[in-house]
Amino acid sequence: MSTHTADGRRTDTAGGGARDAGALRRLAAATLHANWEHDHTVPSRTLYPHQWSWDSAFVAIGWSHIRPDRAWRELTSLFRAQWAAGRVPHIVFNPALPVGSYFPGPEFWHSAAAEGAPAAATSGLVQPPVHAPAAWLAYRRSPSPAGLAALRWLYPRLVAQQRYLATRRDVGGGGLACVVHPWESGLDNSPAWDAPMAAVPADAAVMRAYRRHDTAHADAAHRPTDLDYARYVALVASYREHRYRDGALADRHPFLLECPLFNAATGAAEHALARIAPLVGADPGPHRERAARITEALVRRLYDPVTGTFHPRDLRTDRLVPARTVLGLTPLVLPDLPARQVSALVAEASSPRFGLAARMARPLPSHDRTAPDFEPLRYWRGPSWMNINWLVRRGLLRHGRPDLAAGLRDSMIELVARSGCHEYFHPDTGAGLGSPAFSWTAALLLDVLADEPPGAAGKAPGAAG
Ligand code: 9WN
Repeated sequence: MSTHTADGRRTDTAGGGARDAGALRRLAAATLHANWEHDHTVPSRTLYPHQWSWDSAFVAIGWSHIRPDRAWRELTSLFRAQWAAGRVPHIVFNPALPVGSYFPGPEFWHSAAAEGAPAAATSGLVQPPVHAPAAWLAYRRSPSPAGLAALRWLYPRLVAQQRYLATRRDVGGGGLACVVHPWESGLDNSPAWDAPMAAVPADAAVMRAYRRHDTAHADAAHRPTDLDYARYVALVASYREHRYRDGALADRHPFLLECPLFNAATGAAEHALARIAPLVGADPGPHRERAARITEALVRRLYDPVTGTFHPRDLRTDRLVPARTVLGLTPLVLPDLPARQVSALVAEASSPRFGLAARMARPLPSHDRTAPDFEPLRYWRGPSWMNINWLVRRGLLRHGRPDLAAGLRDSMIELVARSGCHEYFHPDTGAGLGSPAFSWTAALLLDVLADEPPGAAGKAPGAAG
């Protein structure tokens, strides 16, 4: 429940705590400060105590509002762990932490044995490449000579990241990168991966040999099952056995999916690099050309005109996965997405499946609310997440829907005002789930608070205009 003070600030009284925009900013800043660890921000002190790739990108956007120096340190520390061929690992392990701080830990990944791996212990997987847009946004928010120097350092590394994905991961040959593990999608437990994962041979009993770290810190009923984890482990083991080499993946790897979010991020990265290039003396032209090719490939390979949304393509069957998850809405972030797909995605997002509206009680869920496998409590199978809503909101702004973007913004702010900076939220009640004090929730809250809709200056944060 929220009310407005005479000067237009919103005071939120739900959950027993009165919060205005200033208090929310302080909460978000305190969360980021508490999670800062010498040169990076941990997603969560308990559940995820190392550095995660796409988390660092979202977090850098948050830091750019309060400590721009940390935005640059966050991104540079991650890219210092980039592999020789351009792979940006999804986890960079903090060597100071005791064994068992996270499963699977560095001893499981054994990156040191792989060709081109950095000195730091890392995983061998990647995550959606949202770093170039994050670097661009951080610089635009807070331009400075130090920021420009960081962009100069980052630019060739961001280009190498894109090159790795475009060359080594285009297993389908159609101009899109594939993910080799659900962890690479960032939406690990999404119903989108159920059918392809069911084909990965595994036995839940193998998990007796390991100690899961996540279920010691989060409700086991909200997390993936042991059988899911057995499959996660089997996929890593298969990739690790080949020292994370990408040659001949089609002949040997049991999970190869072209994901709409991952590829939308790849396209958005080329657009961001086209903005960064002139600042660092590079040519933006090739980035624009690559961006156009990615958008074309995404529409050609992942859009289904019958459902009116995007779906992952399973390269093992060469079929689209039928599940309608929030992944399908994320190509909205592409500024050159054709009008036909933009209106289809707005219709899909505004349908009872996702509930987007100019006034909406809760942000978008991670899965179709009307689907029989919608689970409001289980991670990525229903709950609402700030990063996905943030991406969709940016897409709506890009495509001239400030009304819907304002609805989403209000509901995102309301959610954190009600429940705090949780990892994810119950899609109906808004109750906080997963880890409390979660970094990207705090970072993206700072960003949406600062990004007031036009004409809303002096109005309540979250008050739809
Ligand atoms: C595996 C850190 C990460 C996020 C992912 C989220 C979750 C890890 C896990 O946490 O994944 O990478 O242990 O479940 O799904 O998006 O980057 O916050």
